[in-house]
Amino acid sequence: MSTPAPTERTAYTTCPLCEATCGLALTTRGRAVTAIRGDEADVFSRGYLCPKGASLKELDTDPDRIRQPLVRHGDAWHPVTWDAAFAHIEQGLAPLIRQHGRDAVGVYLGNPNVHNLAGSFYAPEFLRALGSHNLFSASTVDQIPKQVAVGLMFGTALSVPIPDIVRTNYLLVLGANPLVSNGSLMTAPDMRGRLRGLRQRGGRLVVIDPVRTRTADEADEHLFIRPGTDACLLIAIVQTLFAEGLARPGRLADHLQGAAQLEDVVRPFTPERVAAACGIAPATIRRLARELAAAERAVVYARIGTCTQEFGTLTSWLVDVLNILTGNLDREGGALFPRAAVAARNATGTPGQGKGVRLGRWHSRVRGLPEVYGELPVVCLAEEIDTPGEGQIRALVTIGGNPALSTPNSQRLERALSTLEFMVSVDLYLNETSRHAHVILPALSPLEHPHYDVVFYQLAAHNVAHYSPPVFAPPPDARDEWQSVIQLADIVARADQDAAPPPTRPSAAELDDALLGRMIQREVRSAESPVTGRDPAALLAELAPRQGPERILDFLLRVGPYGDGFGARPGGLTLAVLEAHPHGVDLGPLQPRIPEVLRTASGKIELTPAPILADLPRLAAALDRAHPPTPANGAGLAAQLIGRRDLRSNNSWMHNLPSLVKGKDRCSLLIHPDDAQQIGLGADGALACVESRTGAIRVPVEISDRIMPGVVSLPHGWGHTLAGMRTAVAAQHAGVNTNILADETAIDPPSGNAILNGIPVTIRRVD
Ligand SMILES: Nc1nc2c(c(=O)[nH]1)N[C@H]1C(S)=C(S)[C@@H](COP(=O)(O)OP(=O)(O)OC[C@H]3O[C@@H](n4cnc5c(=O)[nH]c(N)nc54)[C@H](O)[C@@H]3O)O[C@H]1N2
Ligand SMILES: Nc1nc2c(c(=O)[nH]1)N[C@H]1C(S)=C(S)[C@@H](COP(=O)(O)OP(=O)(O)OC[C@H]3O[C@@H](n4cnc5c(=O)[nH]c(N)nc54)[C@H](O)[C@@H]3O)O[C@H]1N2
Ligand code: SF4
Ligand SMILES: [Mo]
Repeated sequence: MSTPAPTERTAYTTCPLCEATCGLALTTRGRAVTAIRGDEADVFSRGYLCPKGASLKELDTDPDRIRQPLVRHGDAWHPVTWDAAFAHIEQGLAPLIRQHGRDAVGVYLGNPNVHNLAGSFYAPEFLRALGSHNLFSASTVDQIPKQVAVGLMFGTALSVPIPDIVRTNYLLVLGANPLVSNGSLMTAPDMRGRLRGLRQRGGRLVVIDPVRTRTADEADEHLFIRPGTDACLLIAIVQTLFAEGLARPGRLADHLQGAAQLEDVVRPFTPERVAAACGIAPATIRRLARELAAAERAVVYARIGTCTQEFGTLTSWLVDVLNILTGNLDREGGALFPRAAVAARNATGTPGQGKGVRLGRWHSRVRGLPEVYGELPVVCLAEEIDTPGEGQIRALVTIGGNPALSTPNSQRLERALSTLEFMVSVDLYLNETSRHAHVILPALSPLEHPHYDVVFYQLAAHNVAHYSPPVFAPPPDARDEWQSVIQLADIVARADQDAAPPPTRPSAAELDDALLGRMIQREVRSAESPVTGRDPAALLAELAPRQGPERILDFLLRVGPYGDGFGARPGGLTLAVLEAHPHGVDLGPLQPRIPEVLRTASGKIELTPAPILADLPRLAAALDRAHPPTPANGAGLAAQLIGRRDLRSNNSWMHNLPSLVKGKDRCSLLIHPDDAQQIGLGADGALACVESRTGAIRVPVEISDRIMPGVVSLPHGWGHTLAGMRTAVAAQHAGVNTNILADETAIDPPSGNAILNGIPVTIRRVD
C-alpha cells in the first residue's frame, strides 16, 4: 500500500535575505515547498516579495548546501560527526591560544549574522568568550561610517534616523538604489510602491548618483555626481542654508550642541568652491538647499554609495545635519528614530542620557588603525595574518561571511587565508572563503530555524514585530547555528586552562542556560528595568519550556519597551503574543523621540563631534583635486570604479540558485559610450582590462549612457572561479571579482571603512 500523500499547509515566515523583512506565505507538502508568495496579510510588507524571496525554495533544496560538518585533510573533505568536528576544532584552536594568546585567533562575521538569531544573540557571546582584539566584520565594508556618525551625534551605534517615506513630501536620495536593493538602513518593503505613493501625493523625489538607476527612473530629478564627492555637495547645501537664513531646526534648537560652531566650520564650503569637485553647478546646489528648506516635510537619505567611499563618515554626518537644520529630524515625514521591541540600546537605560560612544579603544597591530565598536577595519585582516610578529593572527573563525570575495585586495587576503595554521567556517557553502577552512560547520536552511529581525526592526520605517517559527523541523542529526556558536564559545573560553578538557563537553542547552542566567542577572540589577529586583529563578521559570534563541527572544521582548514586564505591564508583548500573530504585530508609525532617544553624555544632539570636525581639512584638500585622475601609466582610459547591485543577486552567495542566475550575465562593466569609443570598445560584450594599484581583471562591458563619463561600475560578489569549491551552478556563472581592484590601503579615516566606490582604475581594450 502506498503511504497517503502529505497534506498541503501554509506556513508564514519572514524572508531573512535582505533588510526589507518581507512576510512570505509558503505552501508546503510534507518536507517540500510547493509555492512561495508574498503574504498579503503581513502587517508591513502586504504581499510584496522579490525574486530572491521566491528562491528560498531552491536554497532549501540546493544539493550543494552543506548539511554535515566537514573536516579537511589536504584537499579532501570528509564528513564527520558533530562531536568529532568540535574535538578537531578544540585541537586546532586551544594550543594556538595557549601558546600565542587570544589575539592569535581572528574572527570575521559576515552579513548574514545580522539576518539570523544565532548572529544576534550568540555571536556576541562567542566574541566575548574569545577575548581577541582581532575582530572583523562586513560592517567595515558597509555601514560603519553611518554608525560612527550617529553614535557620535545621538549616542548609540544603531540610532540611525530613518526616512518616513510614507509621510514625506520631498525625498533626496544619495548613493542608494532601493528599487534594486530593497532598501538599506531603511527597512521598508515595497520601495517602488512607497516611492510612487510619495509622487502621487504631489511629493518630489530627487536622486543623486553617478548612474541613472532604476530608482532614478522613478524620480522627478536625477543628478550625476562624481564618485566620492557627496560630502562636498552636502556641506555646500549646509553652507547655503546658513548663508540664506534657511537653517531653522525649530523644536530641535533646544536639544542641539554646537550650532554656532557648525556655521563657522562650513563657511568656506560655498557652492562655487565645491562645484568643480562634485560636478554639480552652484545654482543647482542652492536650489536643492532652498527646496529642502521650503518643503513642508523633507528628508535626506543616503546609503552605501556614500558610506563605502573616501568621505563616508563626513557624508553620513552631513545627511543628519541637513535633516536637523531643516527641522525635519524627529518629525513626521522627516527622519525618525524607530522604537524597536527587542534589544534597542536607545530604548533602555536612562531616557535622554547615556555614556555616548567610545571609539579607538585599541589599535590594529600592523597599521595602527583604531577600533570601532569592538572591531577593527577588515581592510587590516590580510596584513594581520601575513605580517609575522607577536599578536599575529594564526587562526581564523568565519561565521556567515565570505571575505575572500567581499573585502578589498582579495588576492592578498586569499593568499593569507591559505597560510593560516587553523581555520573554522560556519557556513552554508564550501566557497571562496570556507575552502581554506580546516573544519566547516553547516548552518541550517533558513526554513529550518526560527526568525526574528532583531537588527532590522531597529531600522524600520514603521514599528513592527514579527516572529516566524521554523517552517520545517531540522533533520534529526542537524544542529542549529546557535548551538554551534555557543559550543565554539565554550571551546575558546576554556582554551587556556591547562587542565585536560572535561570528558564530556557541556551541552548547548547547558551553555544556553548559563548565558540566559547572566542576561537575567544583569536585567534584574538594572535600575531602569521593569523587572528590577525580581527573583531571577522565577523569571527563568516563566520562560520554560522554551530554549535557545526563542527563549532569549521571549525574555528580551518581555523586558523591552512594549513588553509585559513579566506581569508588570499586563497585555504587553511576549513571544506567545507574536506567535498568535503570524502576520506580524503592528506597533504603530514612527513617533518623535527626542530628547528621550538620546544617549549622549551631554543629553544633547552633538552637531559637531570632534572626530568628525578633525576630518574636514581632508575634505577641503580634496576640493582642488583634478577630475578625472590621469592614467597611472599613459595608455588607456582613466576612470573611477564604483559598485552596484542587482535584484537577482545577493552579495556573494546566492549565485548557486538557478532561478537567480538564469538569463543575461550580470557581472559586466558599465561604461559610458564616449569612454568606450575612446578606447575602441565597440559593442556590449567586448572585453576590457581594468587595472588598479592592487590588481587587474578582464570583464565584458555593457555600454550605456546611464553612467556618467569617467566612471565605470561593476557589481561585487562574483568571481566564482577558484579551485576546490562546491558551488556547481555559480561556477557556470562565475563573473569576476571586483575586489581584486579595491585597495586595502584606501580608507575613510574616522571609521576605517573601505573605499569601494571611486577607486582609480585604468581601462584598456583586450584584443
Ligand atoms: N567591492 C565591493 N565590495 C563589497 C560591497 C560593495 O558594494 N562593493 N558590499 C559590501 C557589503 S554591503 C557587504 S554586506 C559585504 C558582504 O560580505 P560578506 O558578509 O563577507 O559576504 P556575503 O556574500 O554576504 O557572504 C555570506 C556568507 O554567509 C553564508 N551564509 C548565508 N546564510 C548563512 C547563515 O544563515 N548562516 C551562516 N553561518 N552562513 C550563511 C554564505 O554562504 C556566504 O558564505 O560585502 C561587501 N563588499
Ligand atoms: N538585490 C540585492 N539587494 C541587496 C543586496 C544585494 O546584493 N542584492 N545587498 C544588500 C546589502 S548587504 C546592502 S548593504 C544594501 C545596499 O543597498 P543600497 O545602498 O541601495 O546599494 P546599491 O543598490 O548598491 O546602490 C548604491 C548606489 O550608489 C551609487 N554610488 C556609487 N558611488 C557613489 C558615490 O560616490 N556617490 C553617490 N551619490 N552614489 C554613488 C551606485 O551607482 C548605486 O546606484 O543592499 C542590500 N540589498
Ligand atoms: S525584498 Fe528582500 S526580504 Fe523581500 S523577498 Fe526580496 S530578498 Fe526577501
Ligand atoms: Mo551590506
